[in-house]
Amino acid sequence: MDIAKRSNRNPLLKPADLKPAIPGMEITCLLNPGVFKLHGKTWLVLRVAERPKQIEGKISFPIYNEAGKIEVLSFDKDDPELDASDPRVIKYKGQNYLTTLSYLRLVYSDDDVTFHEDPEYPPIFGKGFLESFGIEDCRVSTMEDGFYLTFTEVSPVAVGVGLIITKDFKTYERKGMIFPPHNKDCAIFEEKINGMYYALHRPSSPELGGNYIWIAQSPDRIHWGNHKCIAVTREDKWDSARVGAGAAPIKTSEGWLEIYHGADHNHRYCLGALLLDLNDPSKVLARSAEPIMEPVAAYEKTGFFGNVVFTNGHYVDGDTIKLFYGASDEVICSAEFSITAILNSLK
Ligand code: MAN
Repeated sequence: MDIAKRSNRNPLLKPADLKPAIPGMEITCLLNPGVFKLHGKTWLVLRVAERPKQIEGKISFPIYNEAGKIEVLSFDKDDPELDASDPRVIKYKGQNYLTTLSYLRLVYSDDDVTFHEDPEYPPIFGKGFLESFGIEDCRVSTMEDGFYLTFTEVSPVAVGVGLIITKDFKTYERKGMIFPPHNKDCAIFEEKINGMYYALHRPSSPELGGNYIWIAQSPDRIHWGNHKCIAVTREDKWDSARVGAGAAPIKTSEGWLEIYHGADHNHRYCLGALLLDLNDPSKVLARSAEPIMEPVAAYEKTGFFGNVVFTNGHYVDGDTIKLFYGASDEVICSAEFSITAILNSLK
């Protein structure tokens, strides 16, 4: 059952609301924001996807080349070596590319409806070979000693999880790849449990296994071990093809509450919940049988990649989860959930 209370101002942000950051490009999509609070305001770390204005008969997209400069690659749409059946990824001569280049961009709001940019907080662009196809879907874990940003690093050799630490979103400490390929959807718990840090992550195992949610432990948030699989896909259900964590789990009296995404074989993305043991979060106490949110609004059903609600950011205010999400891989929206209502739905 869909128990999300969508903002009646949705979509809050669409591509035309911002100016492209890369010269000569246009913004194709705004996606999946990380969320944090700073100076009493709500901040979103948007994933912005850009590409050149498309010319009839061609597919063109930017990458960072070896010199770290933007370079545009272009293929003929009718080239028999080209597979462009997915609007997000193309295959050419055995090599996969993304059709857009993503980077992270900060916006803030006083009312959670109208968002502004501040030139003192410039975008975070991909850097180095492992981010040469961009960086995506940033989770922000707000911790005692700073903000821990985990995001997808995409390159010709891998999709993996990168880490950046910051105290002020003005200077950044880049820590490199903390979960090697293929891995994404990493959310670090915002406090230690019995002296250890924990993170959810989503490796993909192509033969045995699948796209499942795992948990790992770390003494320092850089080195991760003791990996365990905690949630697999469920055939015949809404999360039959892939599952992945959203933002950092929320501590409740009944356990760690994690809002995750699940997709079926038609790439329809919904949200559900997992309840993890407070003392040992590798123990799953409950899991949504049905989604708590589904793509039902018009802006969730059609867009760059339709039938998608995807989240990796929220903040908590009492019993309310103020959730921000990407709809149809194109626009930014918000919805509220009652924590009690989600916990009740798990019983
Ligand atoms: C998938 C989707 C895309 C993303 C790529 C690379 O195809 O999640 O949005 O760009 O993976 O991470």
